[in-house]
Amino acid sequence: MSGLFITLEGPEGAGKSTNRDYLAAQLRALGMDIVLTREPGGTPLAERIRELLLAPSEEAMNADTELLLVFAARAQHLAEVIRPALARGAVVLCDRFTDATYAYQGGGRGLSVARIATLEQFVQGDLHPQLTLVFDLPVEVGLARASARGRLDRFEQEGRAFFDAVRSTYLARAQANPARYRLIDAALPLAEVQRSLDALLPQIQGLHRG
Ligand code: T5A
Repeated sequence: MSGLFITLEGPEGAGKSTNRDYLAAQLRALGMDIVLTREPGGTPLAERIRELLLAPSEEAMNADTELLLVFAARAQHLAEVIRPALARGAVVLCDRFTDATYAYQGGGRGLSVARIATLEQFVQGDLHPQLTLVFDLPVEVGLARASARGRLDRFEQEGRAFFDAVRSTYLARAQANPARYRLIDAALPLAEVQRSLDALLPQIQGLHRG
């Protein structure tokens, strides 16, 4: 693998998509080949699985079903988009990846870390992001931003305890592996958040050069 795999993570409304686009523009201006993508989704088939995951429905989705759908979408995304992009040397900027599974299905739903790790190994082998930006902010600030957009998806309809667990799982994972994670204060005004991304550009260039 000669490319660079960067993921953006964090609770609802943290600004991942906004900042993914900003970071992509900055890196492209430096002449880098950037692939922008997201999870769940990133291919037509995986986007259909995303619709199943996000749509509120009468029938409650079993937590194991949810976990398997997330990894089914990921297997497709890895095969069709992420692995080919990395193989040609591109920088992949992905809005959410397996850290979200640990945070939402592990922290939020209470599924065991061991079960998630088994699927992670099965689907990804030894492929992991080299850099993960965790956009952290108080749960109520993120939910207010998300709900300002209108109709809530199936996850956004969860209660406060679910999102507290999501946030604390992200923070614990970032703390346990400071070499891979960068914590970004996403409650700051957007211009300040983007200044902290600018400060990461030399490091990203260094990682890409290997
Ligand atoms: N999921 C996903 C799982 O359960 N398991 C998994 O393994 C994976 C991969 C996906 C859902 O799927 C779940 C988690 C999610 O619930 P999503 O759409 O990817 O859903 O995730 P969301 O967090 O719902 O996406 P959002 O669009 O709500 O959040 P973003 O991308 O973090 O935020 P963004 O950039 O869209 O910004 C939201 C609003 O805030 C403003 C923006 O302008 C926008 O209006 N904003 C700011 N305002 C003030 N100050 C700032 N610093 C701001 N930054 C952004």
